[in-house]
Amino acid sequence: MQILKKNKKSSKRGALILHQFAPTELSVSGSPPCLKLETFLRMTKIPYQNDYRLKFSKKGKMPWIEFNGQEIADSNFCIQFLKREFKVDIDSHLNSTEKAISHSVRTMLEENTYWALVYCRWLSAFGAEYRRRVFTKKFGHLVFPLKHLIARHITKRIKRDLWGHGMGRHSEQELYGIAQRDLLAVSEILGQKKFLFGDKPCLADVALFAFIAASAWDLPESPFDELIKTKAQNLHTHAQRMKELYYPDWDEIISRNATSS
Ligand SMILES: N[C@@H](CCC(=O)N[C@@H](CS)C(=O)NCC(=O)O)C(=O)O
Repeated sequence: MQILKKNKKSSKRGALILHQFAPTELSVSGSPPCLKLETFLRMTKIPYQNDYRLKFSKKGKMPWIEFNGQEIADSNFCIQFLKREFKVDIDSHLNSTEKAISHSVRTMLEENTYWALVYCRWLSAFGAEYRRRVFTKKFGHLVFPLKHLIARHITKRIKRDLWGHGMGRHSEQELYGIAQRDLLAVSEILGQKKFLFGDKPCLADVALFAFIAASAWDLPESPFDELIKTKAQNLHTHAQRMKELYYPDWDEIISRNATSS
């Protein structure tokens, strides 16, 4: 898999470009939708190139893809597009009830639990070390008042987004309680199975893996990490299984990133 270097034109015909955030020091991505989309591409063996140049989609978010001159924003719209374009379906082994549960699990993780992760990473004490790493890496070269202003701007926007969603109106304890109940529900569905619906992973497995890697693995000592070490150990085992299957180069990607800035 090739990574685009700065200033290279990215939309060569036939090449699929995945625009996403660069890996962190602990995870191939700190963003669940980005890691989900990259994992989907790997599962379906669709060739792609990563573009880490921080170009946001027309919707102002990551990830998004470029393919043959088309730009598709939002991981789920990207997946719908790829399913049609490449005739791939990682949910074809599910019956209609399983498909409905899979849809509900994924949506819960992405539209609800996700906001507790955003809070934890950007606003809580657990995220302090993460923020220090990110700010040093991205803005460390800037003069003091400028990097301080950027950090303040990001924090303000995240507070605004959390408030708008509604999750930001809860206390920290309530917020982590919500996330814990969501993850324990998924842990219950998974049980002792290899994947959520048996021996073969589906899109909800990909979303679950992406969430655990971007939360618990990327935020050591956080409530997410605590949960997968105690009441929901099967979520960690599940994520490890996904990582072994689809990321034999996991450590290499992370160390390449650590040395490339
Ligand atoms: N529903 C979107 C969610 C994408 C999303 O929330 N991306 C976040 C990173 S995890 C982002 O780009 N945030 C930047 C911002 O809001 O400015 C998807 O699945 O792609």
